[in-house]
Amino acid sequence: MTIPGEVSTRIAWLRDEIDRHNYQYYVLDAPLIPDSEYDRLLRELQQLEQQYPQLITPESPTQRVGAKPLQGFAEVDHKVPMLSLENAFSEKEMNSFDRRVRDRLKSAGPIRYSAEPKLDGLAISLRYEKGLLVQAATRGDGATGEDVTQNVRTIASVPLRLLGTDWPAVLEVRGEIFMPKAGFEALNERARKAGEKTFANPRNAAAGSLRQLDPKITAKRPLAMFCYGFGEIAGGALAETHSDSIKRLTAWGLRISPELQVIDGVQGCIDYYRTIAQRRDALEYDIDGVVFKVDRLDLQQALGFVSRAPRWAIAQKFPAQEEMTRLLGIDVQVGRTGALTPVARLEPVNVAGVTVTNATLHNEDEIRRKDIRIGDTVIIRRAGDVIPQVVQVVLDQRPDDTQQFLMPTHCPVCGSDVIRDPDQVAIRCSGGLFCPAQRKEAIKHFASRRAMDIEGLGDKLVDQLVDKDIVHDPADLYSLTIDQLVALDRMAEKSAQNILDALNKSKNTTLGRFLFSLGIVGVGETIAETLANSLGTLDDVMSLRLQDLVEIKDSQADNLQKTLAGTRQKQLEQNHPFEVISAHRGLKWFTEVHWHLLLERFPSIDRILSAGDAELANTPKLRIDGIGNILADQIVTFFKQPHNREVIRKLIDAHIHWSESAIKQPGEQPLAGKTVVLTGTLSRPRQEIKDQLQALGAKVTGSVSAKTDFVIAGTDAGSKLSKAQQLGVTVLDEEGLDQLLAE
Ligand code: 9MJ
Repeated sequence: MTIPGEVSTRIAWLRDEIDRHNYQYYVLDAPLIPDSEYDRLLRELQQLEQQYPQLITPESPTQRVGAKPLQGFAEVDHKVPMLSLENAFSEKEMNSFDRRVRDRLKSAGPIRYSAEPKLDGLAISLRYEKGLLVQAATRGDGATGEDVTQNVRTIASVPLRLLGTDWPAVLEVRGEIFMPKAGFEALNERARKAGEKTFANPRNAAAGSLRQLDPKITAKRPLAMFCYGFGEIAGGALAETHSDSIKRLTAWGLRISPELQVIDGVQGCIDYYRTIAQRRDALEYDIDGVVFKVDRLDLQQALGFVSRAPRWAIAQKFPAQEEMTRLLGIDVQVGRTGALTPVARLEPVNVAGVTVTNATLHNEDEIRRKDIRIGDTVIIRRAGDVIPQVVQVVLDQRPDDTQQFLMPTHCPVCGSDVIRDPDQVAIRCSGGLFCPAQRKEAIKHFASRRAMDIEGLGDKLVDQLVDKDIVHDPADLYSLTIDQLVALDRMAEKSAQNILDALNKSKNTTLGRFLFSLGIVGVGETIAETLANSLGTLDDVMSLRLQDLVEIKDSQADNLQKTLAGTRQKQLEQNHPFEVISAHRGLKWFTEVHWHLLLERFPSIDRILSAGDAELANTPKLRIDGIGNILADQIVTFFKQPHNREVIRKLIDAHIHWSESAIKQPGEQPLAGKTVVLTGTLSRPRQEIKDQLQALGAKVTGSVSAKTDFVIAGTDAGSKLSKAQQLGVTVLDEEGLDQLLAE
């Protein structure tokens, strides 16, 4: 078969274009086109390659997955050994490292170091020949590793061919493959739901993913890679310093740490360590320390190695995040929505500077999977600000008489029956607001900082108020008297008055906060704010109907009408109507929410059955980003409940109000459609600034991309600021912010 010239040209163009957008997305984090457009390019390439298979090349972006499962991994000899790092655990040890370096170099002045966070993943060596990825190998013992090329090829941020043309003919790049925290959480959540084994931490998840014999599995895992070093390079070094060499990699499409910095002397190291330690939780990936490398390559060479570690580099490690302790008991807590969560009660143990006495156990399945029993010795992990987790049981220390743990069949607080969620994992108390535990949580949420912000109304106080039957719902808070408060444990007149003042102050709020404070399942701050902004008044929110939010399209209505016409009333009466209807082929989209929608729109089931397709179709009045059908149902149902309406009425009677200026109709909002990122230390609470921006219609997000409109930078702003500058995003200081708000 002859191949038309324009096909080859088109294929080459598509590959260049896809590689370029990969680079924009993964290396610069600044996509130029939406995902749908990217998918379109990829699909077109796939179709052309299917038509002309002789034009497929291994480095085509369509060829990331495709190799067959392996029997095992081949060995790879590293031509340049893969090094390990010496560790330092204190500033004192950092000082002696720096002194050793200066002594050996007979250096009078401070040494310049290249610094970056130490990723907690797997070291990998990538080998590019003539710009094409030919091999990826694990570190192994440093001299011999395993060939994991097939798996590494599936990682989207690892280029199959280098961009540009000025790369050396042979380029070995070393770096760390890791799983970002968010991807790890999502992977574990999926595993939990499917009743599969979870990973203890992102590092294990990354290692497990890379050691899959079937690359199709690896392809589904959210892996990423940062490069931080070199192996063999044809023609020698890329620059005179380590940092400049590393920075050259980005032009070829390889990712490096966005935190890479060049610093001076041991004081620079100490400052850098402190800054990164402080920002550790906010980073999107796990790190276990920071790495310092003498920046000048000639000095590195002069320093040389001791066994397998270079004398020119050191890792300053954070304190360990895992410790062993004993599981004393398992408490079952009842949350705001009634979910029963088992919580491990632990013998107190210090993990990275914090005393841990509790750890979440997630649910019964998780306990079963990890076979956790009261009396066991367990490994506890505390990572950042997340709740401590039980990683695993130390089985050989298990006492003889342990038993499997069973979740209660009745709510431990109110005794109501427990019910299993449709997802079959979560267990809930069926008591609703009859259950004091749910009531307490609902009131705590109502009073919390991001909701009504009632200062001083802490958990202990709410517990007392509910236990003593003084407060039944959030609205009761506003009729508290000083006498009632003073009668409580450890409550002086002064603090009682402070609470009354705080209650009074909280009455002046925003509609968004008020909606959030109601604790509607699925309505977080963002959705609450969106509801407030798109509807403007509480009345409009409360009178939302499903038909305002949920759609039946013309094409769907046609199919639905045919099904309904063939369905007899009797059939519907005997079974749940939604099940009868959704059992029909072609109505996969039809959910219980759509059935509720029909019930809302038609006076009787008879009328639904006899409706024409034009009648069945509807176009919702509102389309709100982030509100899908299920959430729409939850919101509408919430406001239909008489007891919820009663609580809202009591709250409004208590004079809860919001300023008219905060109520904006769409189109009237000066910052509608603008995305803002806050970074650095600001002179006012972030939440306050966020509220103001949101009230004007802005979206406040956590990460900077090409789509960000403004970055508000306080003092000590770090990588977000540099990224904004790199992308040309408008950066404002606080004065600029005030101006923006005033305008
Ligand atoms: C990590 N894990 O982030 C090195 N590393 O350099 C960085 N590891 C390393 N550098 C030489 N940033 C050997 C290991």
